Amino acid sequence: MAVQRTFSIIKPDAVAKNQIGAIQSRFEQAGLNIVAAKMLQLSEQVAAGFYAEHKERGFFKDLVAFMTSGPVLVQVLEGENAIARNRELMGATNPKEAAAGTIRADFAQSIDENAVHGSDSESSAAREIAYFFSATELCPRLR
Ligand code: RTP
Ligand code: MG
Repeated sequence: MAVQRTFSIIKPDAVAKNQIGAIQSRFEQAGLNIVAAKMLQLSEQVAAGFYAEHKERGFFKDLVAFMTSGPVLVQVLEGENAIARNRELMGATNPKEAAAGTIRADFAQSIDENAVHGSDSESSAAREIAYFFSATELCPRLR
């Protein structure tokens, strides 16, 4: 399996609860390198554009309100099979259905406030990384 990059967000609920370090440890322990990271307060426009694929869904308004309710940490993770690996680490969208030991099982409260986002495909990862980061902001390991 090739080395991939994936896009990750530590969402406002987890940032507010000071869980950034604990969540980043999960990535590092799994061999996913953080090659870019920055904290942002998302505007409504930026959050709505990011989740544009869901704009017809009933939960869209609440999702945008939640994602703009406080700062988030946006990151790029790099490693073998990074896209699927990150989704495994995150667990199911609804924390009540997330496997034991996953980030959402351990840190999330509800399907609406579920601690993390991770890209779900190679095309999503490419789009999402480019939405938040320029090429010069990505810092892969030199050795
Ligand atoms: P994400 O995009 O945030 O990584 O989450 P995901 O792939 O696991 O789930 P997705 O289907 O892309 O949904 C995006 C976010 O919308 C909220 N959601 N609420 N109330 C609902 O039925 C519902 N379904 C989705 C969640 O916060 C989810 O993370
Ligand atoms: Mg998604």
